[in-house]
This record gives sequence, structure tokens and C-alpha cells, in this order.
Amino acid sequence: LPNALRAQPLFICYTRNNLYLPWGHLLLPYLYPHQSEHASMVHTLIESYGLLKYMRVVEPSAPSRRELAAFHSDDYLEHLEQVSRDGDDDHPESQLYGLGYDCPTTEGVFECAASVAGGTLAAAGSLMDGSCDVALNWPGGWHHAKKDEASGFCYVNDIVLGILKLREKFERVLYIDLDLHHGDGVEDAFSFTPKVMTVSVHKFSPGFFPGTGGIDEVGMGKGRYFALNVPLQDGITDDKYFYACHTVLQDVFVTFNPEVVVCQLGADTLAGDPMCSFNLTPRGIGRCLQSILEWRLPTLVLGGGGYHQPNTARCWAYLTAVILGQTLSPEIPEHQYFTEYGPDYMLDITPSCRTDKNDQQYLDNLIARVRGRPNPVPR
Ligand code: V1P
Ligand code: CA
Ligand code: ZN
Repeated sequence: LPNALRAQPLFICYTRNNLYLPWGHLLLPYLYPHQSEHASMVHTLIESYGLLKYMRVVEPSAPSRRELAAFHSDDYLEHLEQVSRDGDDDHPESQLYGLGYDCPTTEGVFECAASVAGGTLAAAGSLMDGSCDVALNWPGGWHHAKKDEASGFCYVNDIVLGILKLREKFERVLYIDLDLHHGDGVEDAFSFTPKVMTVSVHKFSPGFFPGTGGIDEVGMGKGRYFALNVPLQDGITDDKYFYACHTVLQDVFVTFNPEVVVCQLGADTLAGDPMCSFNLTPRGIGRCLQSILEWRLPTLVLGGGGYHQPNTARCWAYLTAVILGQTLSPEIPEHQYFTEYGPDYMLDITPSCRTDKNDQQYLDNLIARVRGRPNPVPR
């Protein structure tokens, strides 16, 4: 890593004791103590690898209603707060706000979702006041939430709130979404503006959630060509994924000339994830992240999906080490959750032997189409 980055203290925001993390297949983590235990697996692994001494850890405060209303509608926030207070999972209006199947309204969900957004806002603030170059909030990254609608396990869109805050200081924000799913909530929020460029790499296949993110979705009005989608098929492995990301992102870096970068690094692209789609390892995602960090821009790093808990923790601990320029021991250190990392107790993940449906022709055609777009003209 460039020395300039390595020398700076890193700011890491955790909402550790009040995590809202739909990790795991139960998807109702807020009610189950064992699920919030899983939620602290990432932090504990980072800690047990001795990485915290290279960072400044901050306990952010809960955001005010006004801060949340920078993106979300008052009606939606009011409703979410009410059903969260009452633990009302059967309110007649809930469906209007996307609450239900993917986004159950369990007691306390509002505070949990808001406190995660508090972490992302604090991280954005630390980039704005120059107190660090890279700010992390692994519990953040809830990219599907809309202005007045919960969607895909996301209630509060901490990413949109973070970007809106960064825009108070920075002219052009580049958003990069490496989660398996299309970052629809963030793309929609900024689809009309040339000030925020959104790039999402994701699985795009009939019936796969959320169904948007085709290559022809490019933004609208003044924001035309400031949204870029990289739709991929099942089975992609590290080398091809890096090739696609790196090629696309280098072009965007040159043409858009961002002042600040926001990365959502959902870990549901990993081999062995229950989403059973891509076939990546943390090293592949790490190469993408490293090439982004080499731009030497202030960078906000967020989590997202990731439904195999030990692999998600492996991945985010490894990416934290990439940011810090540290090398981790290949063996998982002994710690509170050590037994979860069996049977091999190793940091690395082995890709599975699934077919990669992205042949070279598919990727070349994709990249040719991306390159055939008119360049976005910063205004
Ligand atoms: O597929 C859907 C719904 C079902 N409707 C017809 C559409 N929802 C997905 C939501 C995935 C959200 C991903 C979030 C993230 O991007 C991180 C912010 O990773 C879904 C899936 C699925 N396999 O796609 N919901 C569920 N599975 C689900 C499983 C068990 C219980 C409840 C929901
Ligand atoms: Ca994505
Ligand atoms: Zn996802």
C-alpha cells in the first residue's frame, strides 16, 4: 500500500453492541441472541488477529430523525419507528412500506437499522474532517432500502445517507458495489445526478433478486451515463472477476475523476455462500479493493450481504488487513469463536468446482459494451 495510506490512522466504526445484521439464514437476527453473537464474529476475528492496534475504533452515536430524513420520507420513518416500538408484525399499512417477508418488523428493528447508519455517517464524517483516509463500517452496506420502502433485508439505506453527507464536502462521489446483488436503492437515489456515479457488479439472471441492474440501465436526465451496471452469471472465479472489475473501474476512475470513493463489499459472492452463485475467495475481492485503494482517494468501506458467517468474517478480516497493509497468519487464531472455523481452521477459502458461466466471450462482449458507452461528462 502507498505509504501515505499506511501512515494514517484508520477509523473504524462499529455499532458493536446493537448490531442489526441479517447474517445467517434465519434472517430474524434481532430476536435471537445467538445471531447477534454471529454479528460480532467479524469484530472478534479482526481483534484476535491483532489488527485493532492499527486503527482508531469509534462508537458512533445514533443519528437524529433529521439525519435519517435526508433520504427517507417522514411517513416511512414514522411508521417504521412505530411498528418497531410496538413489535407489530401485522400492521395493515406495513406492506405499503415493503415491510413483511424479507423485512420483518421485529421489535427494536428501527433502532438497530438507525444505529448502523450512525456508523456509516460517523465514518463519512471522519473522511470529511480529514482524520483518516479509509473509514470502515462492516455492519453497514444496506443498499436495497428506498426512500419510503424497506427491501431485501434493508430498512435504512446507510449508504445513501453516507453519500449525501460526503457530498457536503466532496464534489464527485464514486460508489462501487461488489455485493452479489444489484445496488438498486443507491442507484435509484442518484440516478438523476452527475455528481454521484454508481457502479454495481452483480449476478443478473431471470428471477434473481432484485431483478434490476441490466447493462442498459445507465441513469436518467442529467445523470445519464452516471450509472453503470456489470451483470455477471453464476460461477465466476477470482481472476475473471478481477479482470472485469479492474477494467471497468480504471476507465471510470479516469473519466469520472472522483474526489471520494464509497465501496460496498458484500461477501455473498464467496464460494460456499448459501446464495450459491459466484465462486470468489477473499483474495479476489482483496485485489479489487487494493486497486481502488491505489487511487489514494478518501475511501469509505462498507459490508453488505454475506450469509456464511465464518466465511464472511474471514473475508472482512482479510480485507481489513489489505487496507492496513498487514499480512495475516494462514491459521485462524484461537479466540471465542474459533470452533466456528472448522474443520480446517484456516483463513483461506477454497473455490468450489462449479461451472463458470462467464466465458471469455461473455466478458469481452460485456466490456466492449461498457466501453462503447459515451463518457460521463462531469458537470
Ligand atoms: O427473492 C426475494 C424476494 C422473494 N420475492 C418474490 C422477491 N428476496 C431475496 C432478498 C435478497 C436480499 C439480498 C440482500 C443483500 O443484497 C444485502 C443487502 O445481500 C431473498 C432470498 C434470496 N435467496 O434471494 N429473500 C430470501 N432469500 C429469504 C430467505 C429466507 C427467509 C426470508 C427471505
Ligand atoms: Ca453489486
Ligand atoms: Zn447481496
